[in-house]
Amino acid sequence: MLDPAELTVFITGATSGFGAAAARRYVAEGAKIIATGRRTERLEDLKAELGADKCHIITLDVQDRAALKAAIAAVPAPFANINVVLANAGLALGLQPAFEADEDDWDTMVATNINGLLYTVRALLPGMIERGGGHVVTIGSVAGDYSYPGSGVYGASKAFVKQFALNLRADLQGKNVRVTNIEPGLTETEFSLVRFKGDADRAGKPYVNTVAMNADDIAESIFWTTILPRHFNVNRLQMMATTQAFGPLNIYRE
Ligand code: NDP
Ligand code: 8X3
Repeated sequence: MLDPAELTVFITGATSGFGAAAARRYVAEGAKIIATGRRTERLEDLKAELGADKCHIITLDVQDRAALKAAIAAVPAPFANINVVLANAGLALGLQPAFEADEDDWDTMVATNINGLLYTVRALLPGMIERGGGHVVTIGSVAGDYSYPGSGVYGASKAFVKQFALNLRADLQGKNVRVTNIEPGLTETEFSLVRFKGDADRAGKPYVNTVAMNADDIAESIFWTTILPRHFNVNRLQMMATTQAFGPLNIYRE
């Protein structure tokens, strides 16, 4: 296993959910992290909790390619040896069928889940290769594999992430950079609150009378894939709550 103390992890979307849980998990094991997201106050709280020697913060919108590049160029020396990228920032907006969906929501999901992830990986990969290797972890979803009504552009964006991660593996052969796409199912975070634009009643419904996964479950899986011995690459890791499984294909009847 790799020594986590040798890892410096660049995390997008560290202000909540999987990203925040991963930040805590890595620092607990001695790694350094660069925590990013748009909500500065949450980043400041995380830094106060984890310590300035282990946690560097950058207020960053992943949609802003120029800002991302500038921020990476300005990372202070103690955090400059980035060898894990956790491209986690993302969101779903709405659950309407495609013919009723809000096109602005589509734009935001594409700009964040696809473009933001691409900008993040593209900006960090050359340095990682130059320094001798590392690991790119992308956050996909079961929604990238299985259709459900209203998944629309969200699920399609996660299918994109999965294929991009696999294509990266092909490009990175011989570069000592691993790539893993983490593909969770139902997990209780702020995801649903964001999807339903702050409607807490609606956002809570997917988690009622069941046991979903939680952010620490996903952080543990992310962490595990990155400390495995270097010769060993987990390409895709799909996981679900034990309470979640497959249903039949729907047949429409008059
Ligand atoms: P949360 O809503 O709890 O966290 C999402 C994070 O993404 C926040 O830190 C948010 O930070 C960040 N983010 C969103 N937009 C941007 C942006 N434009 N620029 C920078 N950061 C941004 O949700 P989760 O932790 O659940 O989601 C994390 C990832 O996991 C997402 O990609 C999601 O699609 C995926 N996922 C979630 C599942 C679930 O059931 N929860 C299951 C499968 C995948 P801020 O708002 O401060 O910018
Ligand atoms: C989040 C899981 O099922 O809500 O990616 O799309 S789901």
